[in-house]
Amino acid sequence: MRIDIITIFPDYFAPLELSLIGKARAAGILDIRLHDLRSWTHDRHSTVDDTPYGGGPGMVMKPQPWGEALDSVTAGADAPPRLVLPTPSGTPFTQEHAKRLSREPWLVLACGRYEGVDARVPADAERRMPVEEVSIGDYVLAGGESATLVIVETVSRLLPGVLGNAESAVQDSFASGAMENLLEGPVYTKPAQWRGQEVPPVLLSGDHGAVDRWRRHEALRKTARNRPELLRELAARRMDELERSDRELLLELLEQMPGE
Ligand code: 6GU
Repeated sequence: MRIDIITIFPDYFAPLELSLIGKARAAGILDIRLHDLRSWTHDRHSTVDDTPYGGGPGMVMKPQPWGEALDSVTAGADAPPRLVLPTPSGTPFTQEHAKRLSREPWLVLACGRYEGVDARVPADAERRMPVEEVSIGDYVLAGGESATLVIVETVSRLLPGVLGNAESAVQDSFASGAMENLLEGPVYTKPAQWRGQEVPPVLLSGDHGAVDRWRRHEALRKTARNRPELLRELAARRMDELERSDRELLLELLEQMPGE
């Protein structure tokens, strides 16, 4: 997969040389290209922003450098990339969203700063390529750079050959079907005793059925604590897909949950 990132802070992306993503790049699985938006400015001060029409606080990114940057990065290609615009007003970025993006051959991520990018930039780009605005959560960042890091990491680890353990991405959850959308329960490694705490004995039992059941139950408990709405969703839609012991625990957890 090729990923072009257009930003006024190319140095922000130094972490993409490390770890999983750095190795994927070295292996030729990922072709990440960084571009400084200011290289498409033509004034002495490399100006990328201006005051907003209609008044108001802050600055807006000028359309001209963005238009030229996108023309230049996409020039001469047989098929256009998908343009991703990180913005707090975008559609929510989810794991499903990441899976869809991971099947694309070429993404361009355009990092906005200040109060955003002139709205004609995505409207113009849409004439030539698919464009999507995405938000990584309900909070406001100072710019799209950190959101872009999140999106690139989430998408990259889904690419074939990027994860050390090829199973980890598909098997992010040990569970399948209705249980897939639960949080992961606790995990343990050696030693079996540490600072007076023991690893739950079932994990040392060698009984794979018992281990799987225990993990599903712990996932249900963790989800009840941290994401109760996910548990209510499971109960409302997919109760019939659960095993009896899972169903019984789910009903017990729902009764203990503060209702609305
Ligand atoms: Cl993608 N950008 C900014 N600036 N803030 C955000 C965001 C993106 N997603 C959530 N908050």
